[in-house]
Amino acid sequence: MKFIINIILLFCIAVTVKSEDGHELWLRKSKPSAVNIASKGTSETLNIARQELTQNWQGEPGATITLKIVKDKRFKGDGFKLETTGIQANTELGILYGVYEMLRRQQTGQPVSIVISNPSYEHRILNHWDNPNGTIERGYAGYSIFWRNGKDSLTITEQDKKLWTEYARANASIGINGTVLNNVNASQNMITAPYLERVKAIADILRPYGIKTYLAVKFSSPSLLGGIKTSDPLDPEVIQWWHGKVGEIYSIIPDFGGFLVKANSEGQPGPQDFGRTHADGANMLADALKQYDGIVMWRAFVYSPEENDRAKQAYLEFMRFDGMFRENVIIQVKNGPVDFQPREPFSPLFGAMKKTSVMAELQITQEYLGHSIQLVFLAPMWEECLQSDTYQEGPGSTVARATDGSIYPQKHSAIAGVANIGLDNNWCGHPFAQANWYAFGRLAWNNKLSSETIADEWIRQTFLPEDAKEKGITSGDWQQKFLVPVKEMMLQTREAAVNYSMPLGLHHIFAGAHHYGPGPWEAPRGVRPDWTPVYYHRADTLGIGFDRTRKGSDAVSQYQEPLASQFDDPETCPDKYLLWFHHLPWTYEMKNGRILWDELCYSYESGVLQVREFQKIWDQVEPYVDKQRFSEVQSKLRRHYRDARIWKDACLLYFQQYSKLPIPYDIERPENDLEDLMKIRLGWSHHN
Ligand code: GCW
Repeated sequence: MKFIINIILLFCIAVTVKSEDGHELWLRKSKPSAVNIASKGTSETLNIARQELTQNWQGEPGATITLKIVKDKRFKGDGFKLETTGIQANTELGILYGVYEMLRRQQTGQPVSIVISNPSYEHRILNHWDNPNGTIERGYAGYSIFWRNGKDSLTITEQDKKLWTEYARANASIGINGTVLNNVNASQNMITAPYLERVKAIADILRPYGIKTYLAVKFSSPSLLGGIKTSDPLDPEVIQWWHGKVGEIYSIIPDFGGFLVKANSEGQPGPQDFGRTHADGANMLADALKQYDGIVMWRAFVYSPEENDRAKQAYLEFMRFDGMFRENVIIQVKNGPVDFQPREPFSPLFGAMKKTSVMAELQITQEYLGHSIQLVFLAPMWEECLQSDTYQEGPGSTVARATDGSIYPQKHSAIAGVANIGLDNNWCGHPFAQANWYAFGRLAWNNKLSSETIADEWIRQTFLPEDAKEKGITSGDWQQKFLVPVKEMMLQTREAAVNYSMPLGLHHIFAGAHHYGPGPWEAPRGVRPDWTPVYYHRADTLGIGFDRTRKGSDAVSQYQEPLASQFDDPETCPDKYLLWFHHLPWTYEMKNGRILWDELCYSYESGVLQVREFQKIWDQVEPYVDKQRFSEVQSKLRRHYRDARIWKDACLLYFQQYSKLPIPYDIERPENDLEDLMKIRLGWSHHN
C-alpha cells in the first residue's frame, strides 16, 4: 500500500514540475519577499544591484539591507564584505558581486554569515571563438550571440540587446569581468569601423555589469588593412599604424580591455614571419595599449611540425623571454602542454616563468570532451590543474598560486576560459554544459573552491523546483533523491570520459579534425605527423606510449624537481600520466599487479560502465525534474553511452593488433568490427 502511495505521490510531483528550457540558467525566478534597501547614490551598476535584491530576495521578509561603498584595505579590487544586514565594498561592482553572493546563499540554503570575499584573479575572462559570419570554432550550441551572416549582420536589434543583457547578467552573477568577442583565429575585419560600432554597442550593454570587452587581433593587420608592405613589429610605420588603430578603438570604446593574440601558431601570422620574436610582437602592441591601461594577452600555444616533441615547444619558445615582456603583457598558457586534452599534466610554463604575468587558459567548450552530446563536468579537471604543485618555489607552489599573485609579484593576474555559449535556447547545447560555464566563473573568482561545492551550488540553483514545498517535495527528500545522486554523477563524469577515451595518459587519438570520436589508426598521407593520433600513442608490437623521459624527448626535464625525477621513472610516475611520459611494454607490470594491456582494457571498460550508471541515476531522478530537461538529458545520455562503447571497441581492437593479447574474459566483448569503426569516423559528419 505504502509503495502504491509513494508511486502516486512521485507521479504527482513529476507532472507538476514546470517545464523549463534552461534559458534562465542558474538564475531562475522565484517569488521574492519584500526587502528594504538602504543605499546612497545612483548609477547603472547600483541600480542593477538594487533591482536584483528586490526581484530575488529570499531572505527574511521586510529585512533592511545596507549597501555601502567604503575605503577598506582588506578588499582587493572588486572584493566585498558580506554581513547579514548588508554589503560593503570599495567599488560599485563589489557591491553588485556582494548582492549576487547574498542571493546565491539564499537560494542554496547557506547562511549569510560575515565574510570577506576577494577575487583570486584581477581579470576573469571568457574567450569566444566566434567568427564574423556567426559560426563558432569548436562551438556546439548554435551560432554566435554576437555576430551573424547576411545583409543586416551589423544591425543592432532589440533581440540582440536583450540577449547581451542576459549574457552580461549571467556572467556578473559568477564574477566574470571580461570577454573577448571573437575567435583567436582572428579576422582583420574585426578592428574595422563597422565592426567596432557593434563592439561599442555590446560594450555599452556589458559595462554596467562590470564586463570589459576585448578583441582578438590578426598580427598582419597593418598589411591587410593599412596597405603597409610589412607587419614587422619593429617597423616604424607598422608601430604607428597600431598606435593609430588603438587610438581609434579607444575613441569609440573608452574602457576597451585590450587584445588577445594567437601568433605564429597553426598558420596564423606573427612576429617570426619578419625574423622577430614573440617578445617583440607582444611588446609592440603593449606599448600601443599602455596609455589607455589596455593589456595584451599573448598566447603560448605555439608548436611547429619540425620539432620532435610538441609537448616541449611552448616552454622552449617562451622561457627565454621571461622578464622581457612589458608589464601590460600577460602570457596565456593552456592548462596542458599539448592542447585541451581530457587529461594532461599541467603545462611546465606555470611557475617556471617567474618574471612574467602568466595566465591559465581553460577550455569550457567541450572540444575534446564530447561536445554538447556527452555529460562531462569539467570542474574536477580544472581543480586538478590549479591544485597541481609546480614546486617552483618549494612545495605548495600550485598552479593556482603561481598565477594568482600569491607567489610572484606579477603586475596582472588573470584567467581565461574558452566559452561554450551560443544561440541555442539553453545557451550551451547540453543542460549540464551550463555547469561548466558556471564553474569557470566561480573558480576564476575563488581558485580554491572544490568541484563538489561548485556542483552543489549549481544543482540547487538550476534544478530545485520553484514550488518544491507546495508540491510536496520536502527539501530533505529532494536533497537525498536528486541533489546527492546527481552531484555524485557529475563529479565522476570527467574521470569516466578519460577512462573510455584516453586512459593512463593517452592523448589526442581522435578521428579527424572534429575531435569527437576515436581514431587511433589515423595517419593520412600528407598530414603533418603531429596532427595524427599515431604520433601521440606510438603503439607498436613492443608497447605503447610517448617516451618523454630523459632518454626520450626529455620533456620531463621541463618540470621542477622532484617532479622531473618522479615523472621520469615509470615506478613513481602517477598511473594517470603513465603513457604520457613512457613507452612501455604491453606486459609491463602496473602498481596494482596487472599487466599494462589488461589495465588498459579494464580502464576502457570501467568508463563505459560508468556512463551506464549515469543513465540509471538520471532515470531515477525523473520525478524531480521537469519533462523537457529530463528527456533531453536522458536522450543525450543514451548517445553518450553508445559512443563510449564505440571508443572502447575502437581503441581496444586497434591496440590489440599490436599487443596480440586477449581482452580479459570478464570484460564485455567488443560489438563492432574495427573495419566498420574505421569507416564511420564517429562524429565526422556532424562536426567537420
Ligand atoms: O585545440 C585547437 C583547436 C583549434 C583552436 C586551437 C587554438 C582556435 O582544435 O580549433 O583554434 O586549438 O587554441 O588556437
